[in-house]
Amino acid sequence: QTGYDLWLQYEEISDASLSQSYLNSLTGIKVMGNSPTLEASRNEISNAYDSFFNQELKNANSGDGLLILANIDQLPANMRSDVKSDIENINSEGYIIRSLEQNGNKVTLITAKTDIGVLYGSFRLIKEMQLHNDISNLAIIDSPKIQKRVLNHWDNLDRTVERGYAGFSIWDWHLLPELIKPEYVDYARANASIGINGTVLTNVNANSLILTEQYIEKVKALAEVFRPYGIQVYLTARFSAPLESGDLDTADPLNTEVKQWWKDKADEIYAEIPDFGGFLVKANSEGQPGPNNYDRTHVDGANMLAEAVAPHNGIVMWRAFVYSEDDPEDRAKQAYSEFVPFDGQFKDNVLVQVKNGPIDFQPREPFHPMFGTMPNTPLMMEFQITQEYLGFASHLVYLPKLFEETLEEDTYVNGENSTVAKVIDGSLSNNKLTGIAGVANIGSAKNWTGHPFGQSSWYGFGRLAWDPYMSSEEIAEEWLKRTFSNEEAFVDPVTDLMIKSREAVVKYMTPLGLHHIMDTGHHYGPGPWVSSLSRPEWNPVYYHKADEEGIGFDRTQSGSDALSQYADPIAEKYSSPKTTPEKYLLWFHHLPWDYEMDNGETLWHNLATTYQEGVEDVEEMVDTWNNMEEYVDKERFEKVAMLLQIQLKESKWWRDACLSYFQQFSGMEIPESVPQPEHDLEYYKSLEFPFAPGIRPSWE
Ligand code: BDP
Repeated sequence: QTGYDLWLQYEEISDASLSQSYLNSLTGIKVMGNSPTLEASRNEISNAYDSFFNQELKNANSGDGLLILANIDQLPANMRSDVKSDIENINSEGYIIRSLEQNGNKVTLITAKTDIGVLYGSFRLIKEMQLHNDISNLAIIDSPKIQKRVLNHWDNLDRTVERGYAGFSIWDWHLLPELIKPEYVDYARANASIGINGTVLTNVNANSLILTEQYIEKVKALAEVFRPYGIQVYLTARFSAPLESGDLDTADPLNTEVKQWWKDKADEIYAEIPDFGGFLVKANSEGQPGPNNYDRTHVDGANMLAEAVAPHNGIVMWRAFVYSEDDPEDRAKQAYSEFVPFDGQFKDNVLVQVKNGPIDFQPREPFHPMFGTMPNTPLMMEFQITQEYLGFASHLVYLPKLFEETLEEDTYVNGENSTVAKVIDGSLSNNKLTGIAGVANIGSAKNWTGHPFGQSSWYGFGRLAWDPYMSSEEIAEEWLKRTFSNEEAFVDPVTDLMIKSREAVVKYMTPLGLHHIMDTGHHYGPGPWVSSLSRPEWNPVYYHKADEEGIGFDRTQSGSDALSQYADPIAEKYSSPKTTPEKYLLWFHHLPWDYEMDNGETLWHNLATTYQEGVEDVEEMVDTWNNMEEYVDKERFEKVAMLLQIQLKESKWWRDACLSYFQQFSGMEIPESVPQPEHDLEYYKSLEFPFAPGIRPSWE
């Protein structure tokens, strides 16, 4: 059992009465209409059926237990009237699953406004069986709440993956378009099964070669594989492509020839790929060219590209992850300062893509202050599924817990209950276009993600993209049942392990609001001492600001005043350390080492004990997993067990390295309940990782 089948492993249903009840409900299948998507739906159900019951689901026209798959247009009038009111309640990708009476027979109907909706409904029916739910009396209606549910692959054309820890890129550019690997189909199935409907194939640190004829042909081949599964392809557009193509000597977005170049390029792509999604752009950030190179604004750049793809219904996802040219007082303020003044100026087919927090995919960040403050611009969420700052693919960290925390945060911009989820699904400001992106954690590893539990973060991203109000706990349970086992004695403790894993990593890496103290470049392991990088805001010391006086980043009025970018109830509440949630304490405040915490202990004491708690949490994760051997196949069980040992060792390394470093400033004793570091600070500083996995950006 390699894990290749992800959550789509259709295990034989061994409970005889359950299996019999399913067999009674499903005696034959009738697919009305004809399309590759409906064919994919039939195949998926048939394959699942084969594996669940060891028998074939036959084609049939009528009878008790008939399963009907049909686009609403194909339904006979009587059935259509049975689901009339449901139809009004779904959107173009939603679906209806209903148990109905037809000519005295009980039938199950999966229907939708589009064939893709039928496919989503088919995966849903399969899921119900994987979860061992009753299917004899179904009345399910469901629709995605966000329109563009997209994976971002940071994959380079040479097949390296920036910040990828699961092997090489799955896109075999060299052998495309001729070689279509089975993985491409399975990738599409997996994504469709959780409702992901778009994929950006290439790295945000872009290579303009992807826009040449030779590569467009390869992209087209992938688009054809994905189309039946409702997945649109997108590409990253390198802003200087008109220059690099050799066609022009400028990429100025207001230049007529440049505009025409992009229009022609869009026409060329759409001629090959009529449902091409559009472009994702990283501009004027970390060496990527952009409109600022020509004294133009982000609006000029985004709108120019938006005009090029608009005639084809394409969109532009313009990233807000930018660096200002000046020496920044506070990195956390930059995106807001640059973008908020542009609110309302972007074309209708532009989404501004914003990372969940204002720094960079840390184990914990408060939500990005842009959320809610650009009501006239659709903002797209960007989460990172790959664990760049969270222990790569060696640590078990269930990220949907982190995603959920951000989505649930209240921005207060329109009063209470103006959550980030409402910004993203467009309901807060009535945005027409909505989107969410996840930086993919997959590669050519046999199990796609390296760590077997990395799959759960991909899965959970898809589920939250479909419904940003779902609970991460429910998602964890679903994933465990579909991926490993339905046994309660397995699902309950391991759900708990997954939920706790996120807080554990925060505690052993960056407790109490610390952030960006990972080692240079590769971002693996502790590096709070790093201070030599050319831009100040790349250095950990810039973020923790530890000295004899204390520790933390003052973002209140007496400091960078980043806090004023948040709506009042937050700005006000967090302006005092006493009313700032402890999880964000050192994010917003610089405090003395003997600052008194809520529990009466000093800041130093709690910092040390929280690091220790992180280690103890991992110890608990190890114990929980070791009790699960009987429920998991040997290969996956042992892999997780070994990886957890690495995580345990490294959580201690984090604790010891950080406490040794910070102690030289605090001058205080490590509390008794926390073991003394095994080595001295020089030892931790001297550790090097010349072959740490994960390609770093080319600009580094
Ligand atoms: C940082 C990564 C870098 C990315 C950049 C981005 O270290 O590799 O290129 O984000 O999002 O987190 O553009």
